[in-house]
Amino acid sequence: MLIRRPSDIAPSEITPREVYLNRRQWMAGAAGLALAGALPFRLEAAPLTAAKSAFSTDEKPTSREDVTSYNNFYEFGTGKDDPAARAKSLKTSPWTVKVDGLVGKPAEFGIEDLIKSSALEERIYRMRCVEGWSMVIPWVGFPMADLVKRVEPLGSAKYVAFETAYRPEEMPGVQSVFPVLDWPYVEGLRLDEAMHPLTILAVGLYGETLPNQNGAPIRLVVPWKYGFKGIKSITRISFVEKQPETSWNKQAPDEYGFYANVNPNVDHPRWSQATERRIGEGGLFVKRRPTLPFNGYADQVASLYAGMDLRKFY
Ligand SMILES: Nc1nc2c(c(=O)[nH]1)N[C@H]1C(S)=C(S)[C@@H](COP(=O)(O)O)O[C@H]1N2
Ligand SMILES: [Mo]
Repeated sequence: MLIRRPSDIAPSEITPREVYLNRRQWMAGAAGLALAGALPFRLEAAPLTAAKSAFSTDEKPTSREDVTSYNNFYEFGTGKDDPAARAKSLKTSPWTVKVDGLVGKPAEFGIEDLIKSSALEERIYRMRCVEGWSMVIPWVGFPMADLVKRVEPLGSAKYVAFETAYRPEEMPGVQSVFPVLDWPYVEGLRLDEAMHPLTILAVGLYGETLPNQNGAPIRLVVPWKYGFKGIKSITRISFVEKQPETSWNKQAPDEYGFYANVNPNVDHPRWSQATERRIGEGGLFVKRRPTLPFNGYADQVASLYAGMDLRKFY
């Protein structure tokens, strides 16, 4: 399969972003549906109107360039620049999210309807990857709790299971004969974690719909947990009774637990979790920052884990 890497693309082929956006708008408007087949199947990079949120940090956001070019999305390869280079092949429109399991009102949401019917907020969150780097990302999304309430979970629902799309023909990274992960990517939360006001489903960043490499058209964001809990390009959300399987836990159970709360006091078996490198803070001598319990959100979330041994439930 032929994949064009950034180094293969001549600078003359790169269209400035403003020109590109205007051209797309013009094509969508003037040429309309006749041209639709020739356009990539993706949600246009559309502006999103969102209310400011009191849950936002006032730390300086990481640049849009870094947020959209330094990514983990193994369905498109394991390199940090693979998702930005290769995730364009994911067709994000049409897109549906199936919500099923132990709920009174199972539903299948079309992404455009879901966005339109949700109260969008801008949430500027600190994000911490288990690999030891962090970013500050201005997400646009809505509380996961809003979606939970719409489907009316039954009393027996204790956990929420999430699943990413599995489309080998659109995802070069899942075609390997030695798969890195057992696809599709799956994640899970306890129901009370899913309902916590800090937990959002993000549909955008920097005021626009999500770039594919960041998990378009909809992904989970749980700012007090390591980044791998933030499952991308979600197609299914199921309410279940038992703790669901999670991709990284299946891959290396000693290294990645179900809870995955950011914890500077519990090291990864192969490296310390005490400090982090903030992406964009360049220079050889820039000091790593101390990592904070629950990624700095302890005041809001520590009570969820009262009485639990966080060394055991890592
Ligand atoms: N489906 C899927 N979701 C995923 C991943 C992945 O490989 N596949 N990587 C996770 C990891 S390890 C991180 S750190 C975050 C990165 O999100 P970002 O690229 O938007 O910063 O996505 C998470 N969600
Ligand atoms: Mo990560």
